[in-house]
Amino acid sequence: QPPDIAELESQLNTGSEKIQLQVMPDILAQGEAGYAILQNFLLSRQQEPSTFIDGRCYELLLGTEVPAVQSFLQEHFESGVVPLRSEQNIDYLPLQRLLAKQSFQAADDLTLSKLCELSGPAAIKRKWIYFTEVEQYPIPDLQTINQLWLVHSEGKFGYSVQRQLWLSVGRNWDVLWPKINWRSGRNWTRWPDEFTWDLSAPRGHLPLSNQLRGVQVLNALLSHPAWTS
Ligand code: UYC
Repeated sequence: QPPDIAELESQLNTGSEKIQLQVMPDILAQGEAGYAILQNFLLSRQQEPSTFIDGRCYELLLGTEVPAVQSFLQEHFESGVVPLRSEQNIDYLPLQRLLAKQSFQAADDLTLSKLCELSGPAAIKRKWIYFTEVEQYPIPDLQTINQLWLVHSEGKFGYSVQRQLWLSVGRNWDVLWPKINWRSGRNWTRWPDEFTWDLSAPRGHLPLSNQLRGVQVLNALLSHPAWTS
């Protein structure tokens, strides 16, 4: 028999992340009473750094299209659950919007545009970036982009995830590529159709960094002080 709503709420508040992910949709399915529980849960965690639990909860509420829930989000989480910090006055709200509705392919394109914005006018025009530019990116900006990916992917996507995997294989690119499905055997995965634009992808699959000009850009991204400071 199905657990009652109080039981679900207690699992949400005390369960492991795995349990929390599991019970959130069940709570949502309870209607009004469920929305209230999820809203209070999000509010109660507002002082803590956000995780993918907050991200998932926010996404579920966003998906309801219930006016009262939308006004709640508008009032308390106008720009989502990740603080959109930028040292360069870059607007990360459009990226937040795409990731919150799991539009991963559009978010991936936009991520590259944001990196070009960070690089400056010449990169915006050329539509790709140099590794020397990446080294100059402000820490808060890269952390914001990364947090958005992490929090809206159940912790699966983001440069910090790619970095962990890369370190775990002794920084060997050739071992990394098949692990994140960027290459299989002798073949590069073809952009965009052969990439996986949802959470069925392996950890670290997104965001993409084109390898047409070599590994320097990705190397600079994964070596950036943003991940160790
Ligand atoms: N592409 O194959 N890629 C493009 C990837 C390669 C190529 C964009 C990733 C190999 C060309 C993104 C992989 C290769 C274009 C990615 C991958 C290749 C293109 C759009 C697996 C041929 C059009 C953003 C490593 C053997 C370029 C951008 C143009 C685009 C990503 C070809 C995000 C992760 C070596 C010809 N590929 N790319 O950078 O200027 O243009 O039209 O990595």
